[in-house]
Amino acid sequence: MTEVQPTPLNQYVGFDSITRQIETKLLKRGFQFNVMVVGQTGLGKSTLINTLFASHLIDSKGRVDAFEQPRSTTEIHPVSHLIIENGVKLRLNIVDSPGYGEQINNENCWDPIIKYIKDQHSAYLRKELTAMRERYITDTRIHCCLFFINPTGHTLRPIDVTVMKKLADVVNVVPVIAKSDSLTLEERAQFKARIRDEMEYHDIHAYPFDSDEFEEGERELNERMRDLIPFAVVGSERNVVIDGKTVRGRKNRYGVINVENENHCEFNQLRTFLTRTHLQDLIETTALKHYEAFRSRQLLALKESSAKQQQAQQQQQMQQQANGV
Ligand SMILES: Nc1nc2c(ncn2[C@@H]2O[C@H](COP(=O)(O)OP(=O)(O)OP(=O)(O)O)[C@@H](O)[C@H]2O)c(=O)[nH]1
Ligand SMILES: [Mg+2]
Repeated sequence: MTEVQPTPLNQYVGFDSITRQIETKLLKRGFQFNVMVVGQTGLGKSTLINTLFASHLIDSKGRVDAFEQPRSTTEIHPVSHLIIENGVKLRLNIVDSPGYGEQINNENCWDPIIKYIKDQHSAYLRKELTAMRERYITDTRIHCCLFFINPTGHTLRPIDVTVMKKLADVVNVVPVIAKSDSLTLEERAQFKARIRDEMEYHDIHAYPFDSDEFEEGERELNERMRDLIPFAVVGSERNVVIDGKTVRGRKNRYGVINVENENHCEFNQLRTFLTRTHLQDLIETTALKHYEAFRSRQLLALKESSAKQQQAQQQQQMQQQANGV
C-alpha cells in the first residue's frame, strides 16, 4: 500500500486535543487491574499480597491484625479495592489462591486455578456477545499471575514446570522466588539464572513479551526486566522500626530484613514493575493476547458446533423425506 502524504493545513484545526479528551474520559472511567497469586502451599502468597498493598491499603480486608496467626488459604478468594491517586481511580482485584503440592497425588491440582482464569474470560465473552451489551464491561480477567517458586536453590519441581506451562497459556505469568531471605545473594543470583534456563528449556513463555509496536526504550526496559525476573521477594505481616521509621520487615536472631530495602530483596522492583512500569501493558496484553486467543477458540468451536447441528438437521429432514413422512 502506498503511504498517504499529509495534506498541509493552513490554519489550526484543533484535533490534537484528542489526547486530552481521551485522558479526561479515562480518568473519569478509571482502570481495573486484577492480580492473582499461585504457588505451592506455605510459600508466603497471602503474606506477600498483604505486604504489596499494605502501605496503600491500610485497614484492608486482608489479615490486618499483625498478631493473628497466618492461616492456610482454602479457596480462591478475590478481594476488591478502589484506590485513588492524583485523581486516577484504580479498581484493584487481588485474588488469593490455595497452595498446591501437598497431596500424595497432585495430578490436576491446578485445574481449579486454570478454570478460574478461563471462567473470567468466558464471563467477559458472554457479556460481549449479548445483544444489549454493557457500555463498559466489568473486567475480572486476570491481568497478572504472580507465580511463587520454592527457594530451594536447586531446580524447579516438575509440578511447578507443569503448572507454570499451563498458566502461561492463559495468563501473563510473572515468576517470583518466595521467601528469598533464605538464600544468600550468591545463591540467589545462581538460582535466578537456573530458573531462567529451565523455563527456556521447557518452553515456558513468561511475561513480558515484545511486540512490533514497541519502541527502543520499551524493548530495553523489557530486556532489563527479563534479566531481573524472577523477582526474589520477601513478605511480612509485621512492622519493624528501623532508624525510627516503621517499615514492613522480618526480624530474626541475626538482624532485620527491611522488605522495601533493595539491598535486602527485590520487593520494591516487583512493586514498581506492577504499578509503575507495566500496569498498562499487563492489561493490554491480557486483552490482545490471552483473551483474544480464548475468544477465537470459543467462537470457532461455536461455529463448528452450529454447522454440525445444521448438518444433522438437514440429514434428518432428508431421511424424513425419503421415508415419506
Ligand atoms: N522467612 C520468610 N517467611 C515468610 C515469608 N513470607 C511469608 N512467610 C511465612 O510463611 C508462612 C506461610 O505464609 P502464607 O502467606 O500463609 O503462605 P501461603 O502461600 O499463603 O500458604 P497457603 O495459603 O497455605 O498456600 C507464614 O508463617 C509466614 O509468616 C518470607 O518472605 N520469608
Ligand atoms: Mg495463603
